[in-house]
Amino acid sequence: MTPRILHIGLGNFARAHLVDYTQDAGGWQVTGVSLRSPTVRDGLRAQGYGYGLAIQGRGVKQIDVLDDVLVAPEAPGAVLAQIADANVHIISVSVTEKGYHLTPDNLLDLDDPLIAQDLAGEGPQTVIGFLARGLAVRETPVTVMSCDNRANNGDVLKAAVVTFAAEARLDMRKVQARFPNSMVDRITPATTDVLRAETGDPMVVPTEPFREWVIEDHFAGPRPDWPDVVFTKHVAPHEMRKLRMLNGAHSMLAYAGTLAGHEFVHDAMADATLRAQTRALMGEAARTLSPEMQQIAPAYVDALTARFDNPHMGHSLRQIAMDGTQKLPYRIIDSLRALGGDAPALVAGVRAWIGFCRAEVAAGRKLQDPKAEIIMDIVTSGGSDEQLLALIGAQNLAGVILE
Ligand code: CS2
Repeated sequence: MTPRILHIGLGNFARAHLVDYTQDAGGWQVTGVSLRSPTVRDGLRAQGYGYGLAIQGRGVKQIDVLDDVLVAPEAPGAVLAQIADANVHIISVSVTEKGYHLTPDNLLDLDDPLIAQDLAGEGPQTVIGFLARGLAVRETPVTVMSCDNRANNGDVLKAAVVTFAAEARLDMRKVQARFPNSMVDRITPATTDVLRAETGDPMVVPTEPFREWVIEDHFAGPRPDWPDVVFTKHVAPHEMRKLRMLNGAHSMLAYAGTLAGHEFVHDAMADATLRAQTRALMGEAARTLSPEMQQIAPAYVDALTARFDNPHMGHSLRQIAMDGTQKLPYRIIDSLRALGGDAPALVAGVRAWIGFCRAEVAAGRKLQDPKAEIIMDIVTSGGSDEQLLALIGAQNLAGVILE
C-alpha cells in the first residue's frame, strides 16, 4: 500500500509547498482535509484531484499526488478515521495562524467558542479537536507536522493538543506522536481569474520558483524523500530568520503600503520610502538572530528584496494584511522586544497596523481578523492606541511605539 500523508488545510500554500515537494519525492500520496468549506474538494474532485502549479517563469507543473479530499463538516468521523489510519504516517497541518486558537502567549484558548464546542463533544470542528480525538484512538506511531508560520509551530501544536486532551479527559497514554518544528517558505498569492482562463484550470495555484523547507529531525516513522529539505535538530534559528525578516517585512509592507494607496507587494516595493523601510526592517530583525543567521543576513536581505520585487507575482497587500493580531506578535513584536524598542522600521510597522485598523473602520470596511469586532469597538468608541497594542501583546511597548 502506498504510504500516505493526511494534510489538514488544503489551501493554495499547501498545494504549492508540501504537496509539490511530496510529488517530487515520489512513492507517497496525499489525502487532503478541508476543515470548513467544500469548495476546494468540489473543484479538485471535478478534475480527478489533479491541478496545475503555475510556477512564475517556469510554466505549469501538473500535480497528481492527491488521492482524495475530505470535507470535515460533512464527515467528521471519516476525518477521525484517517487520523487513526496506520497507513497515514504523517499528519501535516496548514490552517493559518488563527486556526490554532491560541492566546497571545501561545496557550490553547479555552474561551474560544469553537474550542469550547469541540470540548463539549460535538464535531469536532477545529484541527486541535480533530487531532486530540483522532490520536486518542490511534494505535501506531505518527508524525504530526505543523506547516504554518508560527514560532515553534510543532511545540505549540503539541501543547494545544495535550491541553485539549486533558480538558476533554481523553486517555492519551498509548499515543506515540511526534511534533517536529518546521520553517516553511514559498510566496503563494491567491489565484486570479486571469490565470484560470489562461491555463484552463479552475484549480490552478500560482507560486514563485523559490521554495524552502527546514524540518526538525524528529519523525515517528517513515517520511518521503523530499528533495532539498534541510533536516536539523535546530529549526529555531531558521524559523526566526524567515518569520522576522520575510514575514515581518511583509506585514509592515501590507499595512504601510495599503495606507499609501498601493495594491501589490511589488508596487509598494517600487515606492522608494517603503523600499528603504522594508530593507531597514529586515536589517533590524537580523540583529535579533543567531550569529550564523546574522552572517547570511545581508545576502538574505537581497534575495528577499528580489522576491518582493517580482512584478509577475501580483501578491496582494490586503491578503497579507489579514489576521494581523495573530501575525504581528512573532513577526514584529518579538524582534522589537529583543531590541529594547530601538528599531524605527519595526516601530513603523506596528504604527502602520494601528493606522490601517483605524482607516479600515473609518472607511466602513470589514476587517479580516479574528479580533475584528474588538478592534471595531475600540476604534468606534474612541479607544486608545494602547488598547489596540494590548491585542497583540505589546501594551508594555507602548512607550517606544507611540512616543
Ligand atoms: C504572507 C505569507 O500572507 C502572509 O501573511 O506573509 O503568506 C508569506 O507569503 C509566506 O509565509 C511566504 O513563505
